[in-house]
Amino acid sequence: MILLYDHPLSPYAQKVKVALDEKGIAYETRIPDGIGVGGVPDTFAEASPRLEVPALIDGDTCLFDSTIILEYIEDKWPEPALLPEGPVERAKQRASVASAQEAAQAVLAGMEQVAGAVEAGLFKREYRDHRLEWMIKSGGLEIVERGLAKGNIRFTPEPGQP
Ligand SMILES: N[C@@H](CCC(=O)N[C@@H](CS)C(=O)NCC(=O)O)C(=O)O
Repeated sequence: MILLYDHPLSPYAQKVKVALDEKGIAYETRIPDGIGVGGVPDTFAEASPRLEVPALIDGDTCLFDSTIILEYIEDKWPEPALLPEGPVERAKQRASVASAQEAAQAVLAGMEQVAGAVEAGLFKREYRDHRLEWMIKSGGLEIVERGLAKGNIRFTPEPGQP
C-alpha cells in the first residue's frame, strides 16, 4: 500500500491526493508527528529530507516534492492521463500548475503575517471550539484554573505517563 505523508493544511499534499484519487490508486495517509513544530521522527526524515509534506513511499521508493511525486504518479499509472497529449499542451499544463502553486505560496506567505496582525490588534482569531466557548462563557475556565492551582483536576495522560 502506498503511504503518503500528509497534512490537512498542506496544499502540496492535497495536490498529490487529487492525482491519486483521480487515478483510483489506494493509499494511506499519515501526518508526521512534530511537523511544523520540530522533532519529526526518523522514518519521516528518511522519506523527506527537507522535513516537508508531501512525501510518498511506494515500496522501496521514497519521494518528496509534490511536483516530482506527481510526475512519478503520471509515469507509473498513465491511465487516466492527467496531462494532455503533445509537448506543447503538456508544457502549458505544467505552467498552469506552477502558477497555481505560486498563488498558493503567496496565500501561505500571507498567513505568516496573521500573527503580526493579531498582535497589532488588526485581526481577531476565532476559536471554533464549542466546548471551549461554553466553558469560558459559563465561567468554567476559572474553575479549571483553581483546580490546577489546587492540583485536584487531571487531564488525559500522555502515552507512557501515569
Ligand atoms: N516544494 C514542496 C513544498 C512542500 C512544503 O512546503 N510543505 C510544507 C507544508 S505546506 C511543509 O511540510 N512544511 C514543513 C514545516 O512547516 O515544518 C512541494 O511542492 O512539495
